Amino acid sequence: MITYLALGSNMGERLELLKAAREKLAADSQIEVLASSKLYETDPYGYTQQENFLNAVIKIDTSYQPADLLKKIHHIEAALDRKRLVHWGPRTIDIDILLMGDLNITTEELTIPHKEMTKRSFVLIPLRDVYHGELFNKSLAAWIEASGNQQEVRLAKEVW
Ligand code: PH2
Ligand code: MG
Ligand code: MG
Repeated sequence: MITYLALGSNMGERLELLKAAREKLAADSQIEVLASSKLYETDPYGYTQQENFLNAVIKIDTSYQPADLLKKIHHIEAALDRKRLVHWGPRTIDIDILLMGDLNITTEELTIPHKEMTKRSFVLIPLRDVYHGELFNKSLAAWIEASGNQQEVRLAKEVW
């Protein structure tokens, strides 16, 4: 199933952590990484008393069911020293499932499509690099415009 994942880091070696996350995903026999967005330097959204993030979105193909993909993601986050200290707070790595085929799922652990994705330019702008077409009957450009926080997202100096 074609799936879009959002990656973010604002602690430690951000670039290396994002690369490591992508490599660990690609190393799984049930995941193929098809495309990566550019990297973006982004102001912290929500809880703003924290460092800037590096954000990206990747497009994968996976034979995992959603709950198993989430399990895999949690393993990778744990391996990259993810700690959950503050809700929405600093993290070495965050991997969020944005879209998975045309699935609509709400469970205690997982909501697909990601609930907050249309409000967040740090998701929408990288997503635009790898996703073509409309999102919930609106262009990505229109969602980005409506989010009102597109100025918080800049192309990063780093490449990956
Ligand atoms: N992630 C959050 C909260 N705020 N802000 C930016 N810029 N980038 C993120 O990845 C991010 C955030 C919670 O997951
Ligand atoms: Mg997140
Ligand atoms: Mg997360």
